[in-house]
Amino acid sequence: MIFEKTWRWFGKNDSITLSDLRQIGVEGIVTALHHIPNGEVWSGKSINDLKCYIENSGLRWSVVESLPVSESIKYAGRNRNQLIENYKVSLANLGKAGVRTVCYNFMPVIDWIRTDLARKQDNGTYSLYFDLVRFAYFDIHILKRVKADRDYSSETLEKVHHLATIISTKEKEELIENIIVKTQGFVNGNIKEGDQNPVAIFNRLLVYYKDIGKNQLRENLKYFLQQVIPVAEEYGVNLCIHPDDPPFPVFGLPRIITNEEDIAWFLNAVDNFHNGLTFCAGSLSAGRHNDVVNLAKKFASRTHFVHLRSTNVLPNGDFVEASPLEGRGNLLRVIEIFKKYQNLPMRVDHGPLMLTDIGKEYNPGYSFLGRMKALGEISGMMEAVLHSIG
Ligand code: DNO
Ligand code: MN
Repeated sequence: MIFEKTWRWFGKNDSITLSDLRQIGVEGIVTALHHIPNGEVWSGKSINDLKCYIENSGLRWSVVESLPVSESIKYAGRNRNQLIENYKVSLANLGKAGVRTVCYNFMPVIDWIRTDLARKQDNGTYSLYFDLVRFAYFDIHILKRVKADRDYSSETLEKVHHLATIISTKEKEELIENIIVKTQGFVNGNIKEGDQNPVAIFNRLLVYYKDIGKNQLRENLKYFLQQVIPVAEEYGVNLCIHPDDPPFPVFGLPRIITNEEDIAWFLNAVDNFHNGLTFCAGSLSAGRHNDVVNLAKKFASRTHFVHLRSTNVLPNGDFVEASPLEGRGNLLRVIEIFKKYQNLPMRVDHGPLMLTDIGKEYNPGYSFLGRMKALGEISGMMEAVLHSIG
């Protein structure tokens, strides 16, 4: 097969079970030890326990997503060396257990960002959506970030101004939940559901980065890579960074895995096969500056894990998650390019909320039926590419 069909599963408490996943043709599992606090060592025992549990269902643990990088490694805090040591031990333990693909990201403070977790589409399904005006409103009027208005066009600012006159308290609360709470708990873990005053927590975290620009963040990433890649190599682990989502600076924070130049810099910073990429077509395609097919051509040989998802970017700067068959992800062409790298793990990323899933509780983007439909569509595309002549 062109790709191994994998699925992000959130562990034993996930309402979607491993036996459900076998029924729909999933081959490998993408998961993490979600119960271990960020920065602590993943012991051999806890890794093996979960691995056995997965294997008892006839599946394999193909990818770790994510082994999170602590905030202090990103801003070069005082305890970063200790945290990097812990990271190395976790990597070695994963390698010894035979879990050899490890995804992470290097986004300061906040991982992926959407303003709307269920924006109704014309066909009645609900998609994840990034609304530039709602985002700017949050930045300027809720976070009250100093000089935030400089980061937006006058056209956007005018609409923000109008929104400020009509938005309700309930909508404001929802915006906070959507942007900095609900999508974050299962990734970097800086803010979790139930935390009191997430806006204050968020603002405190921003302070750590007040003097960190793009070059300094690059230096901090390089420092991390120089120490962890030799361990990855020794234990046969392929590390693969996830691109920034969305692929542009937010909240005055630098983002450094956003385009061709960034990725080339990153791969070259430690030029070793074990220092690789998670090719997330969804994140990359949300930047109008990116041509996903070109990026796949350039970087497929250093890719260890693939997220197949598409987006549509609208003229006003918003973007919406799209079906795998359409949009800027150009997934059919991406699959063609990956044809010669047989069997990389691939997962559908997010899916729409649809049919009987509507109203059920899922991590945002991780509903069952929408992802199942996407997996079916992608499986069909893979078969077609595999058997096409010429
Ligand atoms: C969102 C994901 C991200 C990604 C992490 C990887 O659904 O694409 O949370 O998994 O950034 O570290
Ligand atoms: Mn992704």
